Amino acid sequence: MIGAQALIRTLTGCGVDVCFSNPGTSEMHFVAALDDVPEMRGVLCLFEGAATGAADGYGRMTGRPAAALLHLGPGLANGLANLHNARRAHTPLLVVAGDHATWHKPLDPPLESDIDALAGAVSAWVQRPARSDEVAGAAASAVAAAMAPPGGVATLILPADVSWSGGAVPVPALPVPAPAPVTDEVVGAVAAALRSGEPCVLLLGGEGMHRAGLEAASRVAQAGARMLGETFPSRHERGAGLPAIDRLAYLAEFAVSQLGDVRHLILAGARAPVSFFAYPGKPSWLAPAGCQVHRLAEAGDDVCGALTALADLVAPGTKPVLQEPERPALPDGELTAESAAAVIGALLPEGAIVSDEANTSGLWLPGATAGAPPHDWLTLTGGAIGQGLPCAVGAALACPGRRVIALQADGSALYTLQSLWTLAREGLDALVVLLANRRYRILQVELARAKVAEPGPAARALTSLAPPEIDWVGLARALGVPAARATTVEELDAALRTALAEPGPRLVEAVL
Ligand SMILES: Cc1ncc(C[n+]2csc(CCOP(=O)(O)OP(=O)(O)O)c2C)c(N)n1
Repeated sequence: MIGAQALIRTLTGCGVDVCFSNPGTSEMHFVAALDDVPEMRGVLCLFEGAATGAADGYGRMTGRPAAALLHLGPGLANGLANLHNARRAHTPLLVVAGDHATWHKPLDPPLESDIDALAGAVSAWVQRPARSDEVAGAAASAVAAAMAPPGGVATLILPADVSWSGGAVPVPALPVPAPAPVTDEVVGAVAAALRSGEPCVLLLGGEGMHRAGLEAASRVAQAGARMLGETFPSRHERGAGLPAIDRLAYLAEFAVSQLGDVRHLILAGARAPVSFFAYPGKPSWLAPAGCQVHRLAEAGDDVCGALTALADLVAPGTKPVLQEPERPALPDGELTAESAAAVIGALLPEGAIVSDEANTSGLWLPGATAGAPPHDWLTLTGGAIGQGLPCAVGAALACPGRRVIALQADGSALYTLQSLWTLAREGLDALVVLLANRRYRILQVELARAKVAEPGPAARALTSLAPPEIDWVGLARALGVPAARATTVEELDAALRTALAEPGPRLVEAVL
């Protein structure tokens, strides 16, 4: 058996059976070996950022890594932004980065670059097997490393001769450690803060935003804390029948006012909140001075276990408060981000998986969908745009039978729009609602916040997406996705209903 075959067999034995791929010459033996191991599904992505973002979406939904097959340093570099988002999401994800043959590399051929440095920027684990009989062991270690709590990117660098040489043998999966338990002392100290009578905020992140974490947190809240979610959770389970939670705002001034006069900030799977960017004369730290930060559970800890133990201590016998079913009424009037959100809230199907890269057009979405039937909400964890469409591909592949809804701002969509083609090629049930405001609106907001009262033509040109006006319906159709345009609330309502009644991918451009 050659290295590539043993690698793929080991991966499928470890539960890794999807490989989002954009290969090159150094990966040809891996590509050929896919036909020897039919358990592995190779999915062609037409840009590496589309492949890594898809692997991120897949890993968020399954808790298991997908592989992303990338071509040497430049291929890995093209995939880095979405690997950065995956790293921030703690997504289990396996990168297989092909490299030159071991004897060819020192000759400095044109595609030679420092793959290890690129991989190191986003990976929790990097290894480069030197011989074909090492590759299977490295693959099993990579999967275990990717899945080790809290989850991360593992990068296996695969030299071409290691891939094509014989003498390789698959190995079984390695055990994955459980999340670290949180001690009674830590839980007791947080309970004491809750009993102090001073204002407490319970900030949830990671697993804390899943149903079990939210239910336990809702009980804790009844002992005298306010619940907030991290700004960009990896996967937020929400909707009717789950505890409702507001997320910490993206803009620092709103986040500061949400935290208010908190004296005890209790972190459960979330990081201590800092503003996204620094502004002259403004603090980067969002909690008020004098606020004490309590770390109940870090990302790799048993977040839900810690919240449950805390709830049993401070709120025994209580039940979580659950969101009632509720849908917005269909609004009249013109199509705006606000009215579009109401239409989406009115129609969001049960079990939907929302890939949210709506950016400024998404302001009204959480409110409009809070009481929709239960659904999952995936967000832009690392702030590197171009993630929404790839993430939708991965989520749709991970969860057949569930409808993926990509709520997608136009500027960000243009980074990885090739993902539409993969939706079509794989026949995935994904509806893209393309929120077309034809600008980089957030940057226009930031210009105003930087006190640029009247941006000049040069600044305006760098934040506007028209002219020329982008034809989203034409783009989608060209990439194999049926599409329609909506310019009124009624048209959006009708187009979404039609799209949701059909299987397969659809795009509806909502002109805002
Ligand atoms: C990889 C990456 N490149 C650039 C940026 C900077 N950036 C942040 S938002 C944005 C524009 C977003 O425009 P759009 O997606 O249309 O959303 P809108 O602001 O209009 O709501 C840019 C360029 C970024 N965050 N990440």
